[in-house]
Amino acid sequence: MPTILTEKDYPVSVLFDFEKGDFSPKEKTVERHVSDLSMMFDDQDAVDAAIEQGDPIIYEIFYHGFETSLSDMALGVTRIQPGKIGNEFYMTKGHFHAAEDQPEIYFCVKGNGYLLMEAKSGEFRAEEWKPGVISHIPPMWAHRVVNIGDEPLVFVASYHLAAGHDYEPVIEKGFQKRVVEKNGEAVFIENEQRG
Ligand code: PAN
Ligand code: ZN
Repeated sequence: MPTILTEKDYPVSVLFDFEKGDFSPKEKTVERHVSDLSMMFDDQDAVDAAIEQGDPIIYEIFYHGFETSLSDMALGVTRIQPGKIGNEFYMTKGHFHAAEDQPEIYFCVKGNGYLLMEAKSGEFRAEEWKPGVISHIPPMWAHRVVNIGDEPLVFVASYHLAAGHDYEPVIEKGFQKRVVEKNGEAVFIENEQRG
């Protein structure tokens, strides 16, 4: 165990912009476009049409790793645009943590939607989200966020980089439920991929 502070062992603060839903300075930004989530939406014709019409951004993730010589507590801010593919609301890909013992904290700061969570044993939970809701995602639960509003949905995440991301189960089977618009309302429907 190091007892002497190295350059990366000093405190760091960043400034969050509540208007934009972004912070600075950040280490990295990742954009996810419709084409990055093409298999996740139900309506494949609507996916193709959206890609042809310019492949818009569905969400961005702003990162800071905060790595020190002993720790890796990461900050990730996700900003999901409002919108739908067919009648299905914009959402994150969703993933399990590759390390099975790794939890996460999500803090909704802007917008409205749902945090969907699902365990491999079949349990499903949906937390209704509005600004101020803070959710704990325990280890072993896949997690996805859906924006059902007319504004960007922004949430702050804190997790260990060592958690890693496992997208495969979600790519293969999706989540149990999809969130779609029906008669102007956001409703849950069964995911037919599950058969
Ligand atoms: C978040 C997510 C972020 C984007 O930082 O990585 O919201 O979602 P996807 O990774 O599913 O595309 C997190 O849960 N990190 O562990
Ligand atoms: Zn995660």
